[in-house]
Parts: sequence; C-alpha cells; structure tokens
Amino acid sequence: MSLRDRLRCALLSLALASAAAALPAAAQRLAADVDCKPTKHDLVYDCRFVLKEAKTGKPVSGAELAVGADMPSMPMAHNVKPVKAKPGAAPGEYDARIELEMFGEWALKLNVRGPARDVIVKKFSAREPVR
Ligand SMILES: [Cu+2]
Repeated sequence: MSLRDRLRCALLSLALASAAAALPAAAQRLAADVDCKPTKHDLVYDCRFVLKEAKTGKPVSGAELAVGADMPSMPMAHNVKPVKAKPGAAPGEYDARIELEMFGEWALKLNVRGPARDVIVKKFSAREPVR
C-alpha cells in the first residue's frame, strides 16, 4: 500500500467515524428476537418480535415497529410492503403478520422508531411445507 493509499484510507475512516458520531443522542443499538410461525396460508406467517437494548437486554416497549422483507439473493425482485406491528402482551413484544412472495431465504427488515430507533435485519427462511 502506497503512502497516498494509506492516507486516503485514514481520511476515509476518519470521515466514517465522524459520521457515526453525528448520530442523534437518542440513537441506540437494538437487538431483536424473531419467531415466525406458519399459518394455514402458504407464505403467510404470524411473527412475534421482541425488541431489546443490545447492551443491557432490557425490553423496549412503546416503539413503532414496521417490518419489511427482501430476498438478499434477488435484489430488486420483490416489493413486500412493510407492515406495522402491534404491541404484544409482554414488554418489548410486537406482533405482525408477514406475507412473503416465495419460499427461500429472506431478510426481515425491522424499522424501529419512537423512543428508541434502529434498523435491524434478521434472516428468515421460508420453507415449503411438506404435504
Ligand atoms: Cu425471490
């Protein structure tokens, strides 16, 4: 690596670091557990999401959660409209019915807004039921 490349690299990482520092104070890392159960309709799943603070594991209630879905192997091929999740019974729980377009590997995109905000991507594999 030439000196110039090294310099460019250092500048780039500096720029990235300051971009990260510019995030609003309310931004915090969230984590999510996802449990999706098939319904009697193919490709329709009842999903339960548990949102929590990544650092402490504390459940995050009172957030607005919208769940979208995409297939990483088929960029731009799908257009699943994000659905709003409803708060569940326990703290940090949210429920949403997800309707996918084909079986295979999906990435669920959890868009969290409200008191806590983050975007969490979770893999989900939609398996064809054995009949
Ligand atoms: Cu696909």
